[in-house]
Amino acid sequence: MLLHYRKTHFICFFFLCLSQALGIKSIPKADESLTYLWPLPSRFTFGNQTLSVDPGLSLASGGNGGGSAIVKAAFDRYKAIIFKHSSQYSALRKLRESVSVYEISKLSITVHSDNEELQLGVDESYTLLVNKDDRQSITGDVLIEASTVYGALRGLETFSQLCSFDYATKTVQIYKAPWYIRDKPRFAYRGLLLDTSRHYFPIDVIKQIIESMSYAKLNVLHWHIIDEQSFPLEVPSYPNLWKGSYSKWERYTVEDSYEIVNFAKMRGINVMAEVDVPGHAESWGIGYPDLWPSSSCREPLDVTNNSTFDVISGILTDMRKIFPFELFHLGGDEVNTDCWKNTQHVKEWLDRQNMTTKDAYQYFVLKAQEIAISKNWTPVNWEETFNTFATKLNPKTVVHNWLGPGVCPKAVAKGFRCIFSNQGVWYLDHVDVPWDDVYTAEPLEGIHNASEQKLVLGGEVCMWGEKVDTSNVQQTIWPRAAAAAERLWSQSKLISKGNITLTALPRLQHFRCLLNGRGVQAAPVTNAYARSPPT
Ligand code: CP6
Repeated sequence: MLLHYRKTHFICFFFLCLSQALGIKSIPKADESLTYLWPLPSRFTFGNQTLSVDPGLSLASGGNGGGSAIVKAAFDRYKAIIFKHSSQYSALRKLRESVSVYEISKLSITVHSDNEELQLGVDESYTLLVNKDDRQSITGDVLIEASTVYGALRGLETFSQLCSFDYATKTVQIYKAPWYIRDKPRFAYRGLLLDTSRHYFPIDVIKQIIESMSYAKLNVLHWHIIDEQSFPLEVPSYPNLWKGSYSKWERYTVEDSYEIVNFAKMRGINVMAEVDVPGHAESWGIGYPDLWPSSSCREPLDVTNNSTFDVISGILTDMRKIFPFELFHLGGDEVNTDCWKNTQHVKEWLDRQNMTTKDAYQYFVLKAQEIAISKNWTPVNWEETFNTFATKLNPKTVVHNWLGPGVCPKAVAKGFRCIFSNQGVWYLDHVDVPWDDVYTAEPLEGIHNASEQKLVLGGEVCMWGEKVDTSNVQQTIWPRAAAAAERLWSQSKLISKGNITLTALPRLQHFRCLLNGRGVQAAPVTNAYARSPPT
């Protein structure tokens, strides 16, 4: 721990009296001095000072990327979050603003690069320095330095978590200053799956979810748009596809999709779209019944028909204009081919091609992969494609684990990249999984070789939509998604030592309250009576 001793400096008697009259304290009580960060940064030191933050906090940006609209907008968002409570006390604030009694009045953000491309592995590192500047006696300073705007966003989030509203003085305080934080993510891919097929989510709700992801430093929204129950997406090339939506009102236009992708980008979050084929696709045939093998066999989609692949190609061509992220999810899970065998024309086709149904499943997946690759996408598949025909998969394929903990070790041993989503711990629809099982799940379990570990891109928690809609989705995502978020962001040596009831639970409970304070309806972490004993 770095202890920073403030040099005594001259404070005008007038200011001293005034600050006491306004109730501004410089020494916090012990319990007020606790500061919690979630997820935990890679390296940090702190001191024992308390600094007050000016509600008129100003932004000074520098570096090639400092003038970015992304940085400016993020500063405004975080300023509103930080001063949400103090803005209620406007009369008091006016009085304070007439005299400079705040130690932190300026936030300097330096971004070295003006390249705002957001892709897997973009540099999200940052340095955050919160220091009372002794040379200027009153005005202290906060510095955020990052290579990219996305690092600056992560730094702003951390800064906002250092700020707490003190109800006694009605001011925003930073405890335990000076802070020196150097931070970077452990994994490049830190995802949340949202399923908009089983229940429709309005754009505003998707935006709220994206916004809350940024608080936990999650960086990929895996948008499972379409499934067997509904097809809510507008596809201009095949305008009847979204007839498979629940209603005219439960649809995403092209414009809506752009809006989501842009909203996410402003928060450093990529959107990975999914078109799940050939299973989980029954809803496609509402608009185009020829995609069904027959009216009694509606999925997997008709493998015999070239027009099936024309439709996939058309969908992907239209989606390519909307989704710039290099990864695209092609599903491939839970493909039950029994009804293919029972459909006369499919059976005849299989015989002519000398294919088993398993061959035909492989044929379908590989053709879909080729279409995605031809559009300059990296294909992602649920693990069944790897489990069934690993050697035939395009080597660029990213294997998405879900069935259990075992597949990533096998996939990376064969040179594939992998995303960890073990359903036993990271499926959020399994509401009985406690926070600590989510927290201790380890994406690198069973992978010992460093070059193989590098092939694990990260992990993803999955919010399948059968039992959630607008009314309960945030309560079901949070706080457990945050437990996974720290596993994915923070260095394992920092969070794997010690008793997590002491090292993680109080911080997670604090983060849950932070979410509540920001308007996110996160559920309690544990039963209140099971909380950790006071330390
Ligand atoms: N939908 C799709 C689902 C699931 C999968 N794919 C799923 C399966 C089992 C559980 C939860 C979700 N609902 N398209 C599996 C990847 Cl327990």
